[in-house]
Amino acid sequence: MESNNKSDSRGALIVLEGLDRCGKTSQCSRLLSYLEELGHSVESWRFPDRNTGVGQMISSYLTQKSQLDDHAIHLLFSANRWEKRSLMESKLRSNTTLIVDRYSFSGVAFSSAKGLDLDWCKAPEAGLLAPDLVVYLDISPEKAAERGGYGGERYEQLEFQKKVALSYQMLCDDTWKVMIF
Ligand code: FDM
Ligand code: MG
Repeated sequence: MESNNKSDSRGALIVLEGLDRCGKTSQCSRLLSYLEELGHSVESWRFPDRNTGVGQMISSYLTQKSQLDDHAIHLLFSANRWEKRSLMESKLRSNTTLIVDRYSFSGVAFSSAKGLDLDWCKAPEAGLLAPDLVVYLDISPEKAAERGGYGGERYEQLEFQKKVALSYQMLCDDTWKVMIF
């Protein structure tokens, strides 16, 4: 991913990552309120963005209404980020901070957990905006599953989430802030 051109008036791209049911959505909204109280212009985003045409195809796949080849769905998740890239860039340029629930790392972690080649998974993400901060909510797959609330979507299974956790471990580097739950 290309690095962003930093200027004083640019918003920050903050990404939260983690397993399903790790608590990302609540942490995103807490962070949103906190930054708003400090007077920042902030928006809460999420990927997949199910509202676009591509997003609807993803949603239908996740809710088991359609079947797709693993590579094809991987590329759709990536396309869903690409279709939002220019809007993200203009928001950041106009000094709006974006808190994003899942980004490229989810794309790579979930698809490589299925056995797809890691470099192949990373390739379509090249050129998307690089986050300024990645926060990883670290919860064990067992604990996440025990929290309940798996909604029957395709990846919401303990055995698969264990593989995703290992993929995230591979992707995690020193720049990530890890929050342990
Ligand atoms: N997911 C999400 C992917 O497999 N690839 C991606 O690029 C993204 C952004 O989609 F299981 C998976 C992760 C999760 C599912 O995400 C739906 P939400 O956050 O539960 O809506
Ligand atoms: Mg989910």
